[in-house]
Amino acid sequence: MQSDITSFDEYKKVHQQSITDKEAYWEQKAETFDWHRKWDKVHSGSFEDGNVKWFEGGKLNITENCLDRHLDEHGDKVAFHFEANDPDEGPRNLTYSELHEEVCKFANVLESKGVGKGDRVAIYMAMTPEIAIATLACARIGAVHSIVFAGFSAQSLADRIQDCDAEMLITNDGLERGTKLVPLKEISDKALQSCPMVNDVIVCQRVGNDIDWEEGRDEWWHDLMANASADHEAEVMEAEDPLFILYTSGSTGKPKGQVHTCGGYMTYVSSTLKNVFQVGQDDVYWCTADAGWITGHSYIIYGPLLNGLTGIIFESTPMHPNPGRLWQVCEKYEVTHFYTSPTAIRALMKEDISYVRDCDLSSLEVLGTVGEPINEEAWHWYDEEIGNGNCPIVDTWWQTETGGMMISPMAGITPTKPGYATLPLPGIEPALMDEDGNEIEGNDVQGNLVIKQPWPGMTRGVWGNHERYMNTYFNKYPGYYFTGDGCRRDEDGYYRITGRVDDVLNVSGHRLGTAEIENAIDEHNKVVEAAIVGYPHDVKGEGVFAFMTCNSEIADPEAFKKEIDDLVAKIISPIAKPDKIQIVQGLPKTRSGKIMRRILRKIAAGETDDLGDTSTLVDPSVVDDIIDGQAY
Ligand code: 6R9
Repeated sequence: MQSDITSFDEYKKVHQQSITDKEAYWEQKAETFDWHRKWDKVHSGSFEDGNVKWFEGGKLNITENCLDRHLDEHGDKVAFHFEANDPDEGPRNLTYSELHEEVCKFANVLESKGVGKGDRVAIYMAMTPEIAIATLACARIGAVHSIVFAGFSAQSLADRIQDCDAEMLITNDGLERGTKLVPLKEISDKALQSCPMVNDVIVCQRVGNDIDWEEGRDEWWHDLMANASADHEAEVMEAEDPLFILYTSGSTGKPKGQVHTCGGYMTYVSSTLKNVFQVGQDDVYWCTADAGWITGHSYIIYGPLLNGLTGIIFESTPMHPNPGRLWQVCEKYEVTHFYTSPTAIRALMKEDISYVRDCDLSSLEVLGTVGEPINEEAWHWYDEEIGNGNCPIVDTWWQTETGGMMISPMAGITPTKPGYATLPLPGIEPALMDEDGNEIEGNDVQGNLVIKQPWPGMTRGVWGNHERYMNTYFNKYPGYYFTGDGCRRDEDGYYRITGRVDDVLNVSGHRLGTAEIENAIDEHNKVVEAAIVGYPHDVKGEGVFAFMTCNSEIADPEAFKKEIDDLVAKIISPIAKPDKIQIVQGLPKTRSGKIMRRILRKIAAGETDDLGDTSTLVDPSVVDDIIDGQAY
């Protein structure tokens, strides 16, 4: 159960061996699970061909490894504590036996509705134990789940359902986060108007808000579960069968459906969690992410259950009902391992310190961060105020595409440095590239971050679009996986992620494509063309700055900003709303018609002294107009 690495010297040795002989390393990890049939081949395929496979010929069901495997010894152990939006809602804990029973029942429900192996099921739900139950039940019958973050709009939900051709949607009547009610069923109904492929909707009651009902299509979760049997034999899956599809934003076009597979993903998320957090059987591990993101998939649902841990499903926000909520929950459940985002830390460090000091945080042993670079000030505050100087901080770099953590300290083993994800985990071989496609050797250097060898947790494809998969990740640097991130390797060989090098924004740890937001804003009848860039934001890390040209005078820019906000919220999600907009006479364009975002980024950041070369612009005078203009 414990990590097999216990010292820094051992890490270095194991890492070296693991990249010299990756098959031996991963085979040994895979052997710790229950398989119905052992694999014939540990690994095959290459980045060049985009056909990577792990544990081919192996047969398994991931939920047997998450649940059944623990029942004999740990059936009564809590798998999830549920912490509801309202802190006064009564306690609800699910033991491994109870979770197993619920998952088996819901697996039978899904099968009774005609869902089977390989079918896609969309999940658009609140953060209650039912989202984990629905997810695991899909995995148990071999259906491919596609969770859509419950903050996405009807249109975003519809886009995802259509792209993966889901035949069923599982949702709630509504959800409450903080003081906000999100009418999930109403949003789902709207989305489904353009999704004729969905025949069945299962609605789990959470809020009791009024909802519309379509007879013959909609059914209550509780009605279906009332008669379901708790016996369910898991579908035996091939290692390379898809487990789930999760959509993520890229620099162009619509979000891409990343495909993760059963055997490799299982092996990867389980072993990375163990190594990075150094968790043990008595620990209480809390990841504050939402199950709608990859962090929730890998390190709320699958990773902790594979390791037999006690986790927490948290329905609320760090600010509700007051900014002490995260620390109160840590105290309540005596959390030992805590994993959150730099944005949450930056927001909470602005609040009165008594919210922290009023809580007993002495149970904490390891603190983690994920999703975006962490600035030094936030790192030190986390270390001193939350960790009391005693808890190693693991700054974990990874992506939806990587399935699990890639570059990260191992708690208590890797010496840390504020702002550094430090060193690659076993089995991972990073490198830095220059723009000409050469590897940058040595230390104290900077370049584009790539990975040199396949690993079991990596994305196996973009759903339905192999060409996009190849173009995005493998064609820029043949033979390497391109991450889209810039990175520095310092004089000690430590990695520090500097941020995206493509047109992807990272707002509060959420990935947003500039093209997606631009397309949404272009829908406004007064907008001719929009250009989105990120700019430094002291809480969100990066804010959204929208420059746009309009076809008529805007008399009331504040009211217009509200219209743009509403439009972006409706088409994508409230998380993508611009922080600032500026109406301009013209956008800086090259002769070939490309918007020079480099210049807009500088202006948005207030760095107008050093705009670089503007001579290639069709009309350099637009730049001065933009600098003189006003943002709202
Ligand atoms: C897990 C997750 C991936 C992008 C990634 C990078 C940024 C993630 C980071 C980090 C600096 C870290 N990112 N972890 N940047 N330090 N520790 O966040 O997946 O939503 O796909 O985002 O997030 O830019 O490329 P995803």
